[in-house]
Amino acid sequence: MNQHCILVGAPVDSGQSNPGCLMGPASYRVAGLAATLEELGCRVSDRGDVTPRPAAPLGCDNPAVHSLGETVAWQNALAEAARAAMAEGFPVFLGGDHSLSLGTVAGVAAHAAAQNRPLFLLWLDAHSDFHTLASTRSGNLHGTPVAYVAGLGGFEAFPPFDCPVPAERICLFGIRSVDPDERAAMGEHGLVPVDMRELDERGFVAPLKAFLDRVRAENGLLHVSFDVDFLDPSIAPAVGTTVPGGATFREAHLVMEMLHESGLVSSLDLVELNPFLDERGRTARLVVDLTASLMGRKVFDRVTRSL
Ligand code: EXY
Ligand code: MN
Ligand code: MN
Ligand code: MN
Repeated sequence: MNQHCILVGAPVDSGQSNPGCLMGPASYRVAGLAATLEELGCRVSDRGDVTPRPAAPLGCDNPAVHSLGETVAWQNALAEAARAAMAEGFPVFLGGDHSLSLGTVAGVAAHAAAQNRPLFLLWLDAHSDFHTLASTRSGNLHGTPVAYVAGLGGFEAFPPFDCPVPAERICLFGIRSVDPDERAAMGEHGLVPVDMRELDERGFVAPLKAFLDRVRAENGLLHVSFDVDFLDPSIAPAVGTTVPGGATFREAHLVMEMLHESGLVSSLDLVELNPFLDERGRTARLVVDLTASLMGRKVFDRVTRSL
């Protein structure tokens, strides 16, 4: 794998209420992400951390929503940074909470549209992140990025998203926490998640392979948005919205190895790590190891029967 990995730090924690996500980018650097990727033959350029771009004062009718101006400022800056990074290589956005994907996916989608290629999203997450500014009860905007990039209304405070990702190109994978308003909106929008019940019944391979086959058939670009809470809290406790029953160590590596072997992934978010909730950087190191599997590290060279 001789990718040119562009590391882009996004120390965002305005999208949720547990202080600490802003330490995520530094934690991945301390955990040796760049060296790990270089050992795999990747060229690595670390662009440092993005600076948010303050926007005009904005408001919305939902009193629960907080940090809207800050979140819009991050979205503006990250959309531009993401589009630029896509033109250079393989962007790895280091979060920061999932509200950063309001910007990264917008930038990646703009690049895909300019290339006249369809963008697909693989959303590895316990949550559907399908709230709008009107429907969120917590006011934490990390629960909204999928609704925004899918083109739902109710985001007037943000720049219009003019290349929405159709529901059939979005795979919510590992879902096990959906609010009633999200469920209703997903039903109206025709967005059917691959939830943990389906994964328990069918395993991880078949649903993921079916999605990857569609990406390949349409010559699509594939953005993977990896939320640390996709993983089971027993292996990844350093995240603010843990939900029991997540992916095991092996299931998570299997997903990353399949993604590598597909050769389809064109950009990556690593979000929701909150190092303040961890001991000795254990979760950051796991995410670095999983990224290594995505970039081609084999836990062992498989002994395959010669046919
Ligand atoms: N659905 C809940 C809310 O909107 O507050 C929890 C959202 C958690 C979102 C994290 C990023 O995945
Ligand atoms: Mn999320
Ligand atoms: Mn989540
Ligand atoms: Mn969260």
